[in-house]
Amino acid sequence: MCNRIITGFALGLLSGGCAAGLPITNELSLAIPQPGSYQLRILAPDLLELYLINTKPPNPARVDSWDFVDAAGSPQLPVAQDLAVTIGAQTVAIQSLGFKRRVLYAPLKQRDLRIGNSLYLQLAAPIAEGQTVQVNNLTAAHWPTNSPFVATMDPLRFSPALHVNEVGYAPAFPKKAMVGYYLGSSGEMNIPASSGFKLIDAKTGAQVYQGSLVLRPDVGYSYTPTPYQKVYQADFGAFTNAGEYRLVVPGLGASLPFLIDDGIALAFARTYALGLYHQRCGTNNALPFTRFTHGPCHAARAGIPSPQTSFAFTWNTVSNYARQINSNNPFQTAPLLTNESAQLYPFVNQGTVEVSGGHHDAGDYSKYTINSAALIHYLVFAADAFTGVGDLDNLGIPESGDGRSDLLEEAKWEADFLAKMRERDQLSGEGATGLAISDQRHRPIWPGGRVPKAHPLRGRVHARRRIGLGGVRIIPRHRRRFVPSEVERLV
Ligand SMILES: [Ca+2]
Ligand SMILES: [Zn+2]
Repeated sequence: MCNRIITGFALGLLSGGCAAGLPITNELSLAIPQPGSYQLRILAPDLLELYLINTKPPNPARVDSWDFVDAAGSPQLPVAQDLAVTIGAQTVAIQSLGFKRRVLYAPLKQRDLRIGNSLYLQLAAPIAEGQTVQVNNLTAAHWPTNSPFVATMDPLRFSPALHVNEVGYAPAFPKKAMVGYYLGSSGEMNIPASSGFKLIDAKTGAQVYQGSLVLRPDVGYSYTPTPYQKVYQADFGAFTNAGEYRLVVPGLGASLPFLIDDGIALAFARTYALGLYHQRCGTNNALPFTRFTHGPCHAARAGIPSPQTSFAFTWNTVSNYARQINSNNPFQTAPLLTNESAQLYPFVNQGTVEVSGGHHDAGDYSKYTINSAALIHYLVFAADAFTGVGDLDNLGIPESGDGRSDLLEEAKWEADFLAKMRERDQLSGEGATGLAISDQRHRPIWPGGRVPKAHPLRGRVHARRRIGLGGVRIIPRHRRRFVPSEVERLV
């Protein structure tokens, strides 16, 4: 879309349709500003940030404007005499300049590099409330003389130095915000902390809370200058009234609006649930749960790599892994798994096995039974341990609204897969478990070991002995919270 009004500020080197001269406003937008977009921010009454989006063609080209950093990484800033700052009708001296630039957007598929540039001006005199400040470039070297950077001192202007949790805060939980800003070659911003902070109602502007700012220098860095040494913390955990608010630090301005609301915790829970849904195997990902849709995966059966003579590549790969010494691991006394006959637990199942289900470990679509057991544990543990969590049936997954626990249904999706991975164990009848299923053709199924007796999976998930006849029962520790018929319905 290119339907915004283009104003006069068009840098000579910036080109192309709507790519030049768009003033950035503080209205919330998901759009990333185009090259040429610009804004003047009043960080503090005597500190300005001139912000400009530019771009750079592929190497060896340099940035198309504001080329303020030389090949050695040193700033080459405009001289103060080339810039003119006026507050109202009054000219104000520039005491010092600083510069910072960061990649804002860099898609791989199609080059569209956008760089955020910040030029900082420390002023000799402050801007008063309601006054308008203007920065001109007298030589037109950096922007046209008829298109100054302009801003008005509004006590509730947005401040990029105020970092609140934009997802929001749960009323009964800790609530903290951070105050600090990096000025590039000028170092960290001095925060006017003595007046503390306040919370205001986002709609009425009425003050609802106030508190002190506490210095919270970060630790653990081994280089200089040590970063995050002028960061302050605003703790408003004692304020528990639900509503929409902004954080204000006198002199700096206001944060973006944020919610204090019990629904915030569910926003996190639903995000996690949707993340797990995207990792589900053996089913599709479909609307309306996601727009990242695909059909069922891992539908084909996987081959057991036996006899070894029929799977030379697989066993060569397994053997190479086995011979890699990892000095971070404890010394291993078991024989190296270099061939089929060296297996401590030889394959019992032969031929091909069904391996769909469960959740992928990551974007490579592999699956590992160790992680599989861990996921079941985490989900069932959460249903057991956290009040009300096991009752949630509104996490936005396909099983939501069916009257059963969403967490336990997600756990069962994994447990049914884990049950499929069991070997028929003729000695104990309890079964052994393969270690991994991979999309990599050279290791369709990994020779595996047994679920140890002390494993947390035991006692939590009971796989039926006769694989293929019903899957898994999940039995929460606090059975009282789930009537027996409810548990059975999960089977
Ligand atoms: Ca459900
Ligand atoms: Zn899959």
